[in-house]
Amino acid sequence: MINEFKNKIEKPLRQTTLCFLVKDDKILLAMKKRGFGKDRFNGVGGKPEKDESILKCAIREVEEEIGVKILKPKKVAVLDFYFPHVDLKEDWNQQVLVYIAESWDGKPIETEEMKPKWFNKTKLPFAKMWADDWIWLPHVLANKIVRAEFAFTKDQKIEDYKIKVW
Ligand code: 8OG
Repeated sequence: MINEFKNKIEKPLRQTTLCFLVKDDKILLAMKKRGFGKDRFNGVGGKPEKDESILKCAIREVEEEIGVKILKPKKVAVLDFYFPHVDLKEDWNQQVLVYIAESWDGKPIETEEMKPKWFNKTKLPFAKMWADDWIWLPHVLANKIVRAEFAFTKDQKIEDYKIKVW
């Protein structure tokens, strides 16, 4: 199912970033207040600006959305998201590069975009997160590296997925 749909996409997937701040047994999620993923808890990230590297994008997005400067973010997952029920022209299909930051300058603050909140790593609010997160995020929090692909149904449930964990 994923492979069949993938073959219809002619250009490389556009990339987006997603970063999680982690401290000891806690992870920072943020309630998205507007845009794509509104009313869900998630890490922090977004699309690169013109000619911006993906790493710079990750750093800038965290600063803009929760007001902290992450230091030495570590790339921990590459996730391809496919929406076979959405017209290709809408450009929903994307690759998300996931980072973890264990050190940063500043204190997370609420902005117009996001409201941050600390959670225990073992008590994540999966019911209020993207439908795929329970599949890959626990591996990342167990210090594994993840490569995964997900296809979503019309109502954004998981239709199909593949995951590799190292
Ligand atoms: O710039 P924009 O607000 O559209 O960025 C969307 C953010 O949401 C970006 O950080 C990537 C992230 N994101 C998806 N899909 C999924 C998903 O299925 N799970 C998680 N955890 N994050 C996702 O776009």
